[in-house]
Amino acid sequence: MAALPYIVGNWKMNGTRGMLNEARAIDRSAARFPKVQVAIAPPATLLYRTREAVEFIGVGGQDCHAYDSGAYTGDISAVMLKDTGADFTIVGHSERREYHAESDEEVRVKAEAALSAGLAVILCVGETEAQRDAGDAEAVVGSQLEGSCPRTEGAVEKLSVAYEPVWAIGTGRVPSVEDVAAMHKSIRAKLVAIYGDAGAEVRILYGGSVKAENASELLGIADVGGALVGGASLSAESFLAIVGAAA
Ligand code: G2H
Repeated sequence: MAALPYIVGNWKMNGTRGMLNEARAIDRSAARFPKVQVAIAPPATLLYRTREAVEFIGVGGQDCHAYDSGAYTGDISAVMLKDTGADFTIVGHSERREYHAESDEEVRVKAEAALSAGLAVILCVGETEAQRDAGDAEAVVGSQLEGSCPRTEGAVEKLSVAYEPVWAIGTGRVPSVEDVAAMHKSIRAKLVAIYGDAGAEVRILYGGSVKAENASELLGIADVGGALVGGASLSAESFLAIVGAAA
């Protein structure tokens, strides 16, 4: 059976308690779309309250530490995320790779820690504009997958991959339909190379300036199994329009 489209809101470093109203509104309306899997990743400070406030949608973290506990001031472990009631975590977002200099290897270890804590994982990959202009986009993303896909037993069953071209994040620019299709095809081939037949079942999301206006087109592209949505997930109205486009 084909997996449901998966629409995930990544709130990034946005939101205080007032945003729980948006979470509740998303949750109430998401119940009207049983053929779409909906989730949000609020900042860690809101995870527990969000979990308590919603019933139908998934809730997840935006990152986790590689270790379960220890002297790592300011960090949050996968075990802690799980303890808030989180279902999943994002790892390897380009903002982590860029601002925190996270390597593929670190991202892989984080993904493995998350799986071991019982969380599902959304692993982000994507090329910069310079890499695309140089014709290296597929090679870069392939190499990120090789280095950052979790290899622990059963990992593939709880893994989604989000293709997020760095140059499309928060810029309002999106790749052409042909470029998204070609990249998702290439990612699929790499996942099968890494995981064998099970790699054919991993959902591949698109992320980067997804909005109500472009969601139908992006979600209609072959092997686009959902969307990771940043800015447009901060209001229930715009996020639910994207959920509606996936239904
Ligand atoms: C890409 C995306 C969410 P935005 O980072 O992960 O953000 O939709 O704002 O481009």
